[in-house]
Amino acid sequence: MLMEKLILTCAITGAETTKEMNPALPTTPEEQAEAACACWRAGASIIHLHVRDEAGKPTQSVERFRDAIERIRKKCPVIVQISTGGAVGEKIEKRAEPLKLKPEMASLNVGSINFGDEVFVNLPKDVEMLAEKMKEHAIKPEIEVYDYGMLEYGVKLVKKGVIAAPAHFQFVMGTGHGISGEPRNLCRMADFLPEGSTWTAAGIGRYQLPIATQAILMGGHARVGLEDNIYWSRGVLAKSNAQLVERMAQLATALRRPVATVDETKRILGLP
Ligand code: KMH
Ligand code: ZN
Repeated sequence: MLMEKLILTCAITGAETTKEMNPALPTTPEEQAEAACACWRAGASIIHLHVRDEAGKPTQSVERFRDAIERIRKKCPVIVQISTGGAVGEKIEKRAEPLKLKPEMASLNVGSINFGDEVFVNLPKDVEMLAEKMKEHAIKPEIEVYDYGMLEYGVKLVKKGVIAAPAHFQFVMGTGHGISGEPRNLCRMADFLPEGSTWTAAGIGRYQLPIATQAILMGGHARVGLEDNIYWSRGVLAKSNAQLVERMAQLATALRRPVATVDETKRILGLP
């Protein structure tokens, strides 16, 4: 099977991880630019970006996103994918606001799911609203799915034209309330995608390394980073996001699946 080069995404910050959990978590725009570009140097071509306020709390502030994105852009050419998921409980209008900044990509969560003791709410009307705004601003959505039913719904949206084809999917596996990181689950989800779709897989916690490795072998793309996993190995904290990226880039090379540059990633995903 002829495979495209491997797109490595790094989810550098997220909304749930704290510096108390791992001091290497970048939370200020300066730290985020530094971390994003270290990841780029290590082989990542996409940065999945959440931002934090001055107190380190998750925010969907347009100004905070603008600051982080401008700082990243000054340092390196990595593709920025902003989060429209934000933190659990954030209002949908606030979640949509950073789309005004017209980043190359944005996450699009296509269903609701339990998250810890709360519910991460993504109503169909809100999913469609976000998809519409992404279309308006020529932003490529990354369709975030956390279980098989959500995948079916995401595919339905592509078939209905709410999301343009060929679409890009992200399988988030091992959250504890959605699909787990069992190898067969990734095979099943990848099999269900319409012809021409692209996909990335993100394993949460201990699933990060095996799921990313499986994605390399299957011809998908891989996401790592402190948003999803704070550890390097069992009980040992990761030193940085770039350390996690570097391991995947090395593994990919060893498995004869070279890492895609930013330009190659743009071609593979049809980004301008
Ligand atoms: N923080 C999670 C509730 C996304 O970025 O779109 C949602 C999340 C997904 O991280
Ligand atoms: Zn996220």
